[in-house]
Amino acid sequence: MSRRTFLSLGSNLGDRRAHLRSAVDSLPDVVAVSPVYETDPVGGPDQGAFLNIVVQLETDLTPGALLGLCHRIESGAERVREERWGPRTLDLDIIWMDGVELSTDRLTIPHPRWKQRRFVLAPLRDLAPELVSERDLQLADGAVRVVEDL
Ligand code: A4P
Ligand code: MG
Repeated sequence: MSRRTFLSLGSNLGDRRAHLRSAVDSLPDVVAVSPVYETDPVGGPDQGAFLNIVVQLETDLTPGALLGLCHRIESGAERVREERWGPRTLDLDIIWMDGVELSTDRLTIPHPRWKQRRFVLAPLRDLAPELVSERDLQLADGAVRVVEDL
């Protein structure tokens, strides 16, 4: 049975747009891609602005298989990064899968911090407004601005 699934993708090193593009091209079962947002970093060390998007899949993959795939796509981008850049070319997180709630050492769905982050909520709201209220968006951290589509 396929499930509606949302992934959050972020990049703040190297050719940020190319990293997002190549990740989207590597994902199976993509049905929608949000606009691209440029976003102030939330947490972590002093670092450059991110580009963030949310991607919607309709997929038969299990949560564990999808996490494995996300890690493989991140590793691909990291190989490019290790030659030239610092540590964060690409981050893929599973934000939401319809009907799935789980928490293990490896994987928590919905993502444990999704409601705190405007860089997740703003593009998610573009694709699934029923999952994100205006109030959720206002309460979340970090400035975001739409740049353009991927
Ligand atoms: N993991 C557990 N649940 C999940 C899930 N739902 N999706 C585990 C993906 N992974 C999940 O993640 C560490 C481990 O979390 C994974 O091995 C997996 O088993 P990671 O991606 O390797 O490391 P990370 O991303 O540095 O850590 P963390 O804690 O996930 O950080 P976040 O929460 O992803 O935050 N600011 C802006 N503006 N834009 C950003 O994209 N990203 C972060 C990273 C911080 N600030 C940001 C952004
Ligand atoms: Mg992560």
